[in-house]
Amino acid sequence: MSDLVTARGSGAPLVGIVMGSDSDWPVMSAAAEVLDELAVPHEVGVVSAHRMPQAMLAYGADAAGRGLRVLIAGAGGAAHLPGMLASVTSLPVVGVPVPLKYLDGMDSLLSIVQMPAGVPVATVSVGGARNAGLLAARILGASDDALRARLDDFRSSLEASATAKGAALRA
Ligand code: RP5
Repeated sequence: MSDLVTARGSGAPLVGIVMGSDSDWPVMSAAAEVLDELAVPHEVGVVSAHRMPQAMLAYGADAAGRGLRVLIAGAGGAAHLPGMLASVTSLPVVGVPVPLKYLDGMDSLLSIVQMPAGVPVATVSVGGARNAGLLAARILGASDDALRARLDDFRSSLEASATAKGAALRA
């Protein structure tokens, strides 16, 4: 276990959720919550690209060897964390643009989404940490039938909820 992160759930963490600052947690916690719901063990921590660059690079380089299978990285403003992690690991990296006080998160989005050829980051919407967690679960579910079944149940619950809301509107 890296001393930068805390493990959540039972079993060895499969997903690393990291962010540039503890101020990102109100947004990034949604990724951890949905992984809790899906019983996917994960770890969370602050790994700043600019304030602790050596530790950040070591975290990314060591991630696969420590058993992680997907990284979720969130940052705001000059949001270089997801891209820099993707540059030192071959694990899939999901980037979450965290909206800050200015520019409505466009700075975060553009910092993360426009990666150079050869270094992919799967960027979700501004503030889309819950979808980042779901995307990480889908990546793992491609080779885990039990997890994919839980994701099927989750999609069914979305359909039931939307259908019920539509029925309530018509009543
Ligand atoms: C980024 O700077 C962080 O990801 C955060 O979104 C932003 C502001 O950080 P703090 O000044 O609140 O620590 O690197």
